[in-house]
Amino acid sequence: MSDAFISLGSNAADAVSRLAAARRVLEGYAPGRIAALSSVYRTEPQGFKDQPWFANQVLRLECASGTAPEDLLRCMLEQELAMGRVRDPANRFGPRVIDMDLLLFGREVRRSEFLELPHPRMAERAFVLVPLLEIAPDIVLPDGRRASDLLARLDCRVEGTTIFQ
Ligand code: PH2
Ligand code: MG
Ligand code: MG
Repeated sequence: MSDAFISLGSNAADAVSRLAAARRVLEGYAPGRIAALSSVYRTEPQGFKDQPWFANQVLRLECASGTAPEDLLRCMLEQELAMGRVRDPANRFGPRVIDMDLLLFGREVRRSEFLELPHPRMAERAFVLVPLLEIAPDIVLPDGRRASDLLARLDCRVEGTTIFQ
């Protein structure tokens, strides 16, 4: 059994129901079972600021032993496309109907073109770390860094389920 942590994000109209649709797909991912779900947070855009606020959520998917993280990521990317995601390299950090990112897969480390584990930008993102810590308060990255220490270093403010960053 391996625990995968997945971040969901959308800043399209109906963002909250788009997260729900993404969750339903993960519920149908046969080798996995959703074992924990954070609150849905309203989050200020990080990076490119001139875009609508996001809804973000993190979940833990328990995956049967033998599940390859690449297989899970492929399923997530297919679903992004099915939900109307258009990948525009000139707009990598701009508005999106749905974004599903694989943050962690057990203690796996990957550095391939297709998959990087842990997710290379998770340590800088309050919109990832706050919901992650809600469902896994003691989580430690494969390199030994505690997610709570990473969050403490970020310039952000959390008010209930609203994140300013
Ligand atoms: N995703 C990004 C860039 N910036 N900001 C917030 N608040 N939430 C996101 O999901 C997000 C972002 C690129 O993936
Ligand atoms: Mg993504
Ligand atoms: Mg992303």
